[in-house]
Amino acid sequence: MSQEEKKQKPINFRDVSICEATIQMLEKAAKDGVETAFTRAAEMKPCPIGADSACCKHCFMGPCRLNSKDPYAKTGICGATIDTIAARNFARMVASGAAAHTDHGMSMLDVFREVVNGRIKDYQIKDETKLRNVAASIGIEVEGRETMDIAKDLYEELERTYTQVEGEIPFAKRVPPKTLETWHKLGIVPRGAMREIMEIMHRTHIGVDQEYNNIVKQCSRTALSDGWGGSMVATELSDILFGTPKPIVAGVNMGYLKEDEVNIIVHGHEPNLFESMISSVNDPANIEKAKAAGAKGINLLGMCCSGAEVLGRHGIPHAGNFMSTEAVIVTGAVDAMAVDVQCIMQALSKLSECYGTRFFTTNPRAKIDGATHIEFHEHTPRECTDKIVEMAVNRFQNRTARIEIPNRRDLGIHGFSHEYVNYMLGGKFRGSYTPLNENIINGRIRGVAGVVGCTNIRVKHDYVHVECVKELIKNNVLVVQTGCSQISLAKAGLMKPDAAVLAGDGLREVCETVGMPPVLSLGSCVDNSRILIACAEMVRTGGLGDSIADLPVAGAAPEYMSEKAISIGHYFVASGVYTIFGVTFPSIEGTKFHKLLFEGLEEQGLGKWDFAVDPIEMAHKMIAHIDKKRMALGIMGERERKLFSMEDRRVS
Ligand code: NFS
Ligand code: SF4
Repeated sequence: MSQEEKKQKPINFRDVSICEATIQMLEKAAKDGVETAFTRAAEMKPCPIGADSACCKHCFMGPCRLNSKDPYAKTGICGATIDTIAARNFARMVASGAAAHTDHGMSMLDVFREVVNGRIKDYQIKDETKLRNVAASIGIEVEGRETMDIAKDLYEELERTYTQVEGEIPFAKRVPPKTLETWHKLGIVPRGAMREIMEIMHRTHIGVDQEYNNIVKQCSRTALSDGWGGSMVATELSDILFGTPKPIVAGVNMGYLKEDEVNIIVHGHEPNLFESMISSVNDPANIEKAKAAGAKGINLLGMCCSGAEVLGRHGIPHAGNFMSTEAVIVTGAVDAMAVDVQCIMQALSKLSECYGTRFFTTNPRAKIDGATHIEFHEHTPRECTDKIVEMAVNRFQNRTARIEIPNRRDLGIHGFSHEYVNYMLGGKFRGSYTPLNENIINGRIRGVAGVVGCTNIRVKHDYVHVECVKELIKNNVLVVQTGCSQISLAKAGLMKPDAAVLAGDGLREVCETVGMPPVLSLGSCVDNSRILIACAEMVRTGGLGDSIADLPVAGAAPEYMSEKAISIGHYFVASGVYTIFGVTFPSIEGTKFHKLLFEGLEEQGLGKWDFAVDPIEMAHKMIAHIDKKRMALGIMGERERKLFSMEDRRVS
């Protein structure tokens, strides 16, 4: 076969995704002669040296590349070893991921400050109970005080999450004492996130920190300033401003696009843009404009993490996760897409042009070549979103693209919060985590797994998430989810109470008794902080050890692709959670740096990193860890003991 023929060999899209709607749209794109990430990936092999994190371009004597076969055979020009190079690269990923989450949290903090000052009128404090609870959790006096007084104090405290030069971030007060003690011992309790991120950038400059243990310590401190800092601020303030999610039936998939309505998609991460768009599309004047243009109405959908937040908070349908973002445009049905920050493929701009979709950037941090920029200002949010609605209506009127909407709609329950867990398993009047802990202790629930994160073209889209989660619930592990991963599982139908039939006997019994699905949808990626709080609450409730590291829990990001995922993974590890990633891992097995992440940190009392590509292997590694913790807690029943030893034999 000639080079040309090889290149043009058509991709069987069933090999690259299990999402029927995405597959259908990829086929349409191929017919339309349009390229997507799926076709580009076939032409672009990942660089093996980069994949191993064995190259360094931190100075212009390099870039230097080390050989992965014997990584200790050489060093970089400056003498940097593979451990230094890989640790520094890893640290920069943590810094970038943590910066993304904390800057997002900072935007929420900006809105909150202006609401408290009375300078923003379009948003209000929606959940006063949550405001009081969050304030009380970090030692702010709430008894007998006015909401706005508490809010002022809360603002000032939370600002310290970012700016304080010494001392501990406010939410360190939520960390179980034993876990905090370990952090103190290791010197990894974060100061303000700005300081931690600045220090990481300094330390990873050429010629500064060249001892991998010390670099990883700063990774932990910085990642923790994300998880218990910026991300937690983002979640808590979003709940306070826009409402804490409660379980709600909502739909996922491209079938929620409507041919006879003006379709608008909001894609990105910050809920303030989305909230304003909700207000715009519900404004009778805007609906009138749409009707005057011949549309039945305005149809609003979410995508990626922006979508994941409003899916749980307001029940707004979700069009698709990261690897479906292009496919959604290919429907031709999207009249406007408004994006803010993070995980927005640059390709969406050109693709939108092909299909006549109006594509808008809204955040000063994120402009995209070819996009129309309409800046969003929190003080006058409707100006931006009304304009976008107007342009969407205009596009509806002038549609020329052939429209094909995949006929797939998947309903499920979304919007679980760490607060809701209190009421979920009984205890209507006095909520607590006791029923959850009891069900773990008695073995009906073997443990809890957080399966989160992106989707990635380098593995079969949605497949790794879905198979891993199915295997976990089959083995009585309750699964909690955020981000793009939860969209994969929602499409697979696992967020319906009747998915309990796929669970093992114990978990099934619990789910059927209370009518909950075996897989719980918690929100966006910053909402991973809900999982941290839930872990802290499980420790506080008692019976499952003294620290997060004692809990029979595990985390996974089976199809991750972003640096944010590395920061999340590392804050879970530093918090004491066993965390396993798929796709690829940025280090070379056998190196000292790799061993530190995969073994050493656990010996220091933290969690540990692990890696597996196969979803079943991944699930069983998580289960083996959960069982190890159950053994240590002395709650391994007879039945589990047998399974455990069988597992042991299989693994060894
Ligand atoms: Ni998380 Fe959200 Fe999705 Fe990954 Fe991107 S949207 S913040 S990074 S791809 S889960
Ligand atoms: Fe090479 Fe050292 Fe420069 Fe990195 S810092 S590019 S290893 S000389």
